[in-house]
Amino acid sequence: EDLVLQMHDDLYDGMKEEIEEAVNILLERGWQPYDVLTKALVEGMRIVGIDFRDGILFVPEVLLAAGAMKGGMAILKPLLAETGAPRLGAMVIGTVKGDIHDIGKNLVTMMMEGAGFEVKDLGINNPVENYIEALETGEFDILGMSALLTTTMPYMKVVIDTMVEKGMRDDFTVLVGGAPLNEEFGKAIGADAYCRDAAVAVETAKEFMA
Ligand code: B1M
Repeated sequence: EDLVLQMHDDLYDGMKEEIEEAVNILLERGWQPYDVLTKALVEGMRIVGIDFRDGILFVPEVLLAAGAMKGGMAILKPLLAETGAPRLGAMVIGTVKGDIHDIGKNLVTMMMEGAGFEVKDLGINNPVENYIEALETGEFDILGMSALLTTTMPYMKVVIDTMVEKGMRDDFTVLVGGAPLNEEFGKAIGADAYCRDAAVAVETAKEFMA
């Protein structure tokens, strides 16, 4: 679809209004919200990521792209959350200390809510105390952590080790995700599972809650 290719360009150029308009057009054309999300927005951000890595795009430009993406996500959010699914469990999620990437985490939050999970989002740059404090309320079954940098992903182990020290590790399912992670890393730090994307996070959370 030409419009989707146009959206990849508009996202690259940080054109928030154009992205919002195009999201609405695709929805009017009968596209499923999840397809708009993955094929137009996530794919567009993947392309941005390549040129960011290669030094063609810089932080200010990528920030604009992220803003455009968030504009599109805001339109999709109520649609993805609107399933009326029964409550399956509760998760607290946050991006770890030193890391301010939040688009992937926000997407996981949206999809989990859509699937019937209650989610508390702690935001970005979370020290271990934030996670522990939330878990100690006793309101949650699942801890989700996100990291997008190779320099911040080891902090997930700090959180899990602290849970072990406090004797609370086994009370929760710990799910981790983020572009630089993999299954092996998830195992090595003592998480219950690594989730490649938001859809996998939902499936995995459902399995653990069953
Ligand atoms: Co940054 N950045 N960034 N960045 N950025 C990456 C991650 C990078 C890979 C780019 C690159 O070089 N190709 C690179 C990391 C390299 C590395 O560590 N090896 C990088 C860098 C270097 C940096 C800075 C250091 C740049 C600088 O300042 N010189 C800096 C660090 C800031 C910090 O955090 N302290 C920085 C800053 C930024 C911006 C602020 C400009 C912006 C973030 C804006 C925001 O989030 N509000 C940004 C962006 C946008 C990116 C890229 C381009 C896109 C990330 C994204 O949103 N992807 C990224 C390139 C890339 O990832 N290839 C990059 C879309 C999103 C839907 O995918 O986040 O992977 P993702 O989430 C997925 C899955 O991973 C999974 O599900 C999600 C949905 O399917 N998932 C989970 C994620 N979290 C989960 C948690 C779960 C489960 C699944 O819990 C249960």
